[in-house]
Formats: sequence, C-alpha cells, structure tokens
Amino acid sequence: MSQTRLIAIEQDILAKNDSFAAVNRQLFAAKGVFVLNLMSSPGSGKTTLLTRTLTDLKGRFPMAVIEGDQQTSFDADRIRATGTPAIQVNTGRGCHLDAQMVTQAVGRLPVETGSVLFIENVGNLVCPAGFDLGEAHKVVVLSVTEGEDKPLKYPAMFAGADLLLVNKIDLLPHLTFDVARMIAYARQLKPDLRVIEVSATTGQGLEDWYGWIAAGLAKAVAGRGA
Ligand SMILES: Nc1nc2c(ncn2[C@@H]2O[C@H](COP(=O)(O)OP(=O)(O)OP(=O)(O)O)[C@@H](O)[C@H]2O)c(=O)[nH]1
Ligand SMILES: [Mg+2]
Ligand SMILES: [Zn+2]
Repeated sequence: MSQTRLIAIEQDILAKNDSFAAVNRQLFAAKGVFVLNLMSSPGSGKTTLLTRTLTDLKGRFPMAVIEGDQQTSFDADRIRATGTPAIQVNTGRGCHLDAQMVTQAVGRLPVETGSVLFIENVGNLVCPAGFDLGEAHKVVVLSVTEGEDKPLKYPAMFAGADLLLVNKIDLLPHLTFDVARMIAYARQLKPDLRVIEVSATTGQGLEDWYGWIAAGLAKAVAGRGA
C-alpha cells in the first residue's frame, strides 16, 4: 500500500474517532459527568488504584467504570467487587480504546448526573494517546518500577496528559528510581503537568488524588449544560 493511501486511511480513522468523541463529550457535559481516561503500560496499577479509589470514595458521589483490555473480564470483575457498575470492553487484537467503543459502553452503563466515569484504557503507552475518548482529562499512571526514561521514550503519552500519577512509591526504598528526574523529563514535554505521587496499596498520596477528582467533578457539575 502506498504511503499516501496509508496516511489517508489513518486520517479517516482519526476523523471518525473525533466525531464520536465529540458526541461523548456533549453527553458528558449535558449530564455533568466528569470523565477520566486512565492510561499506562501494562501492570502500572490502574485497576488497583481504581478499586482503592472506588472503595474510599463510595457514598461521596456516583461512579462508574469502563474497563478496556484485549481479553478477559478480570479487571471489570475486580471493579464490580467494590459494588461499582462496570463494563468490560475487549478490544481483541486492538491495542487501545476508541471513542465509539466508549459511546457503546456508556449506553449500557448507569451513568448518573453528577457522577465520575473512569475509563481504564488498554495497558499501552503508545497509541491510546492518539485517541480522544471525549474525556475531561487524560491521566497517565507510571509506576516507579518502569524507569525514569519513559516520558522521553513515549513522548505523546506525556505531552497529552493532564495529570501524572506516580504509583508504587512504597517500593522506592528497594529501587534506584529517581522520581525528580522522571518528573523533569515529563515536564520537558508538558511544562504545567500536575504530578501526584501515590501508592495504591498503602494509600499514601491518595488524598491529593481524591481532592483533584472532587474539584474536577465540582467544575463539571457547575458547567452542566453550559
Ligand atoms: N507495591 C505496589 N504494588 C502495586 C501498587 N499498585 C499496584 N500494584 C501491583 O501491581 C500489579 C499490577 O496491578 P494492576 O492494578 O493489575 O495493573 P494495571 O495497570 O491495571 O494492569 P493492566 O490492566 O494489565 O494494564 C498487581 O500485582 C498489583 O498488586 C502499589 O502502589 N504498590
Ligand atoms: Mg487493569
Ligand atoms: Zn492501538
């Protein structure tokens, strides 16, 4: 296939994605739903962080989850065990969620007015960055076992992020990971990137994450229908 033809196909795919993302964003704005697209490499702790978050924030506002993985419903099962509604989307050979998958999943979920919708993307630091899902913010999770160099190796992911959660900080005493250096690399790509250091297992730093969510939801609710 010629390069021009390939580029044309890619442009078609992204244009189609953007139109579904716009539909999603409009629906979320009308209902005052605060939507976060969580992305990371496999195993950084997205589901662990979510189950802890859902448990700790239970009763403060309604929440729902869309889980993206190539196969299995393990993660949606873990989420449902917290009592939160969750839909698993299996992408098969696909390596990211797209906006149309979110449109379809939202139709099957009780997404209440004034709620938070977490979307856990497929574990992959590359192409999920290219697909707008209609979210309010892109949140990147990077765990301290992955190496400080990841922002510079996967720049699109970090350049497009609104929040970086540095996870597994409970493991720092056993590692040589330089948190400050990693953050400096990430801020080369996104100078005003907000960073919160957390441990999904010990709970360290999670209050800041919860505060950030609550502030975002308040804004989404205040701007409802605007
Ligand atoms: N020590 C430590 N381990 C963690 C932490 N968060 C997650 N883990 C562990 O990391 C492993 C992967 O966690 P998951 O939550 O499944 O990671 P994920 O990002 O959802 O993985 P995928 O969905 O496969 O991309 C599990 O064994 C977790 O127990 C943390 O803060 N500290
Ligand atoms: Mg997961
Ligand atoms: Zn992909």
